[in-house]
Amino acid sequence: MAPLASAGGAVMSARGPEVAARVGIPLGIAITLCFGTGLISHWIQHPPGWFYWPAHPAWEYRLTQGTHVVSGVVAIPLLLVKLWAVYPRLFRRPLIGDPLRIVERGSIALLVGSVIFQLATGLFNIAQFYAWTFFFTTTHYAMAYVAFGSLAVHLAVKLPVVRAALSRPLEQPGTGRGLPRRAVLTAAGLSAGVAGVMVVGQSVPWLRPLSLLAPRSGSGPQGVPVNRSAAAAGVTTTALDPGYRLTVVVGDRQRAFTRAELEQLPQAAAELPMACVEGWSVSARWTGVPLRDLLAAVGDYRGGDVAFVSLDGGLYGRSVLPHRHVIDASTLVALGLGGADLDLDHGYPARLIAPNRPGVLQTKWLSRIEVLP
Ligand SMILES: Nc1nc2c(c(=O)[nH]1)N[C@H]1C(S)=C(S)[C@@H](COP(=O)(O)O)O[C@H]1N2
Ligand SMILES: [Mo]
Repeated sequence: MAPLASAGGAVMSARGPEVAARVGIPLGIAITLCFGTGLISHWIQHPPGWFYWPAHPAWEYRLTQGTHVVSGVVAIPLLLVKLWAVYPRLFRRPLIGDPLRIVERGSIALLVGSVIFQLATGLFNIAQFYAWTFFFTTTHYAMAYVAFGSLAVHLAVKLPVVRAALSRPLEQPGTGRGLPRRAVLTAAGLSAGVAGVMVVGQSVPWLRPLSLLAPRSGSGPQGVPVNRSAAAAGVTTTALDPGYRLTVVVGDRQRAFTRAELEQLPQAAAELPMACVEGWSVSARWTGVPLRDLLAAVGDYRGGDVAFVSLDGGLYGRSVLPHRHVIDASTLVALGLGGADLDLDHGYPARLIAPNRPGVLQTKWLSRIEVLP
C-alpha cells in the first residue's frame, strides 16, 4: 500500500492550471447554457417588447427549463473541483497589485461569489422556498448578468494561461504524477454526470426512478405532480361551492359560466406538458373548452393579451396570456385531465393550459378571464 504522505503529495500535485483549465471547459458550457435558458424563462414571464416566444413546439419550454436546472446542478460539482484546483492560488500574494491583477482578482471574486449565489439560490428555489420568490426572481435575474459578465472578463484575462495549460499534456512525463490529475478529472466528470442524471429524471420519464435530487418527481393525482394544493392555496371551499362561476369578459360583454355550462360547450383535447420553472415536467392529456371558442361565446375577440384570475389570491393567482397563445387551437380552459374530471389540486373546476408556457403561468381554479384593452 502506498504511504499516505506520498498519496497526499500526489493529490496536491493535481492542483493547478492543467486541471482548472480542463474542468473550466464543461463548467463554462454549463454556465452558458444555464444563463441562456434562464434568460428565456425570465423573458417569458416578464416579456420585453421585442421578445417573441412561439406557441409551438409545445415542448420547447420543457426542454429549455429542464436544461436550465440540469446545467445548473451539473455546474455545482464542476465548480467545486475547479475551486479545489485553484484554491492555493486564490490567496497568492500580493492579493492586489498592478491594474491587470486588480481586474483579475476582482473578476474572480465577483465570479466565484455570484456563481455560488446563483447555484445556491437556484437549488433553494427548486427545493421550494416560496416565501422569498419575489426576492428570488429579481435577484437571481440581476445576479445572472453579474455572473456571466465576470465569467467573460475572467476568460478574457485568463485566456493565455488557459491556452498554455491546455497545450501542455495533462500528464507530466517522467514524474509519475500524471495519474492523479486524470483521476481528479474523471471524478469531476462522474460527479457531474451523477448530479445531472439525478435531476434529469424530473423531465425524462424513464429516468425518473434515478431522480433522487428531484423533489417532485412524478407522483401526484392523475400522474401529474402538484406544487400547491387546493388546501395550501385556501381555495377548497370556493372551488367546490355550487355558486361557483367563471366570469369571462370580452370587450363590453361579459358572461358567468357554471361548471355545467362549461361542460356543455364543444370540448377539445390536447396533449400538452406541464413544465414547472423548477425543472420538472410531465406530458398529459387535457380536455376542455378551447379558449378562443369560449371568448367567441361571449363576444368579439379582436386580439390582445388575456388575463386569468384565480380563486387563489396568492402570488400565482394571476397570469397574462399573449395573443398568439390565445388563438392557438390547443390552448384550453381545461375541465379534465387524463380522461377524468380535473382533480381539485390540479385546478378544478377550471384551469388554463396553454402550449409552451412555464407551469407558473398555467393558472388553476379560474374565477375570471378578461381580454385586456
Ligand atoms: N392559482 C394558482 N395556479 C397555479 C399555481 C398556484 O399556486 N396557484 N401554481 C402554478 C405552478 S408553479 C405550477 S408548476 C402549476 C402546476 O400545476 P399542477 O399542480 O396541476 O401540476 O400550476 C400553476 N398554477
Ligand atoms: Mo411551477
